[in-house]
Amino acid sequence: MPLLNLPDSFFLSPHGLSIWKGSHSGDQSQSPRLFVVNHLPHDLDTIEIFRISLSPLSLFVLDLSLEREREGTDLRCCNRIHVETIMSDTFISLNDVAATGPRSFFATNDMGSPRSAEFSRLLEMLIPGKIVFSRGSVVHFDGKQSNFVLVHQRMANGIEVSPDHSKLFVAETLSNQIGVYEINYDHSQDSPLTLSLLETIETGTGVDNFQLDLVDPNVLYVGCHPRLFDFVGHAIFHTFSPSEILKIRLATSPSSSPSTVERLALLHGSVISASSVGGIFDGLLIIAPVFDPHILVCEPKKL
Ligand SMILES: [Ca+2]
Repeated sequence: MPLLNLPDSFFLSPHGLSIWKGSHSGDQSQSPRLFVVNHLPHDLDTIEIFRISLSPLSLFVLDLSLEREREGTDLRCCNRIHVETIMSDTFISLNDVAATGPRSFFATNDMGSPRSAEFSRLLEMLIPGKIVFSRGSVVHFDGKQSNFVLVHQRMANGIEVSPDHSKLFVAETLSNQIGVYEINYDHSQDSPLTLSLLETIETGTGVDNFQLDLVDPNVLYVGCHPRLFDFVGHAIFHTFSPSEILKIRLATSPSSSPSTVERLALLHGSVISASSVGGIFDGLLIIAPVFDPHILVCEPKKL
């Protein structure tokens, strides 16, 4: 993956990723962009923004393929050109990012303490309590400044916006919940946007990252860690940690039936450990892990 125009002494320790699909208008400011959570030394977390430069060949491929156009870009034949680094005091312990424009996004802080504050982070993880020790949060950067839009999250993790940008999905790992929020844009004044809780989806498992279905905007896939202590063991001692992928069929309106949760896969961990994300692509279930050096491609069982 070529990375161009990097600043001097650029350091990349990537975590969450998001693509803003752009408009394919030919205007550089509207071309697709890759947003990357970056963990720098000394507890400094940033969002790095790269412009995805489409070659004439990839534009030709986009024109030919409706599916690829929906997804935004053919990532195999593109350069990533560094555009800017976003820093803010609200970036405490970034985990994931969801792009909403060429330089606007939501992002999660999984904890209220930075990565080096190991004892505080342990307290946040081990002591239940929605308010006192739940210090994860969600921030929104509007192109000028970053503001907290959600606080008191028990490890805010994966984040995604609906294709029409009306809803925000937030995975709260230690609560085994997904929060679905309406995004309230206030164009009448310069005030930050706000969120209204529409639904809390109980999953019974440690939810990590989201993948929107490429065709159905009401379907969301989630990679999960069903046994969080096993995940910690996997991270430290490289032991197995189970993998689980859920398919969420989202409620279409507040008055419709609530969202439903279906388990697509539950694996012991020997084949692939600690799934962080998964989803159906061209009829195949693809599972990607946090640490394992491979991905898993599964053919759904025909009953
Ligand atoms: Ca994550």
